[in-house]
Amino acid sequence: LRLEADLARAVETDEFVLHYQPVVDLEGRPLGCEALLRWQHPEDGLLYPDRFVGVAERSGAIARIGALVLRQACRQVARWRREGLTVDVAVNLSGAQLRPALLGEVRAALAEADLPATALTCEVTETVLVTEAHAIAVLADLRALGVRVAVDDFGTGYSSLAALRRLPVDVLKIDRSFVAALDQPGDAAIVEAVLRLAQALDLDVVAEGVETEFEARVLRELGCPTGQGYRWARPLPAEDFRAWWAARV
Ligand code: G
Ligand code: G
Ligand code: MN
Ligand code: NA
Repeated sequence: LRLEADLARAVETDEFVLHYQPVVDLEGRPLGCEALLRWQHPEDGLLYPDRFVGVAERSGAIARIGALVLRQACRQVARWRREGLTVDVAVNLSGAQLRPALLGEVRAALAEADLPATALTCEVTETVLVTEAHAIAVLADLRALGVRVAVDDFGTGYSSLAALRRLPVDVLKIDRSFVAALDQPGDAAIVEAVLRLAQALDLDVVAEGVETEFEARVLRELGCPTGQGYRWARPLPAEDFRAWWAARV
């Protein structure tokens, strides 16, 4: 209950901070980032999404938090691009955000930051795609703006292959549970199947949660082009992300 009241205040005073995790090619060259939400709570310190995103979804606060996230991510990435970093950004969306008003918020965030739509990817989970009736139309409209759409945690939900072909998506993010189990033949086969599927449907792929050089090597051998994970970098505060990037280009 306190958390819910605190969240209402946090939206008013914008206590939200984004960390940025690098997305790289499998040689480790930087390509972009994923923005991950944190809450700088005045008493409790830095809180992670597992502590408050569920509460925000139930209270409805997630809609306004989501708008703040979009603005902050677009502003930051536009600044980096002006400084010469050729970076793009993926933002996570909750199912509740996939309503028609999202279009206006995305447009406003891009316009205010002077960021091209092609620099922004919206991530939604597979489950949201299957269960939220209005989601598909909203995502199609986002893509019409030039924004890319990624399916997060791919492989853990229930989207059929037939459904995937009809969905307005550009990127599959292979769930980190499959990457973590790449030393198991069954899981390597799943990753391989997702890579083939992506190729057949002309989708981009990102392997998530790559922690070890072994995992990176297997992914490289399987032909996975792109990854993200502790092997290269954790989610970083903006200043640290910039330093990480500068050290690698
Ligand atoms: O670093 P990590 O603990 O950041 O993120 C945990 C979970 O929180 C992930 O599943 C991620 O998708 C979700 N998450 C991170 N940032 C956001 C955000 O800005 N909005 C929403 N709705 N979920 C987020
Ligand atoms: O659900 P989503 O993919 O948006 O969540 C991203 C989450 O994965 C964040 O909580 C982020 O901190 C976490 N993460 C990123 N890289 C790694 C990794 O290499 N290993 C693990 N275990 N988690 C990771
Ligand atoms: Mn994500
Ligand atoms: Na994920």
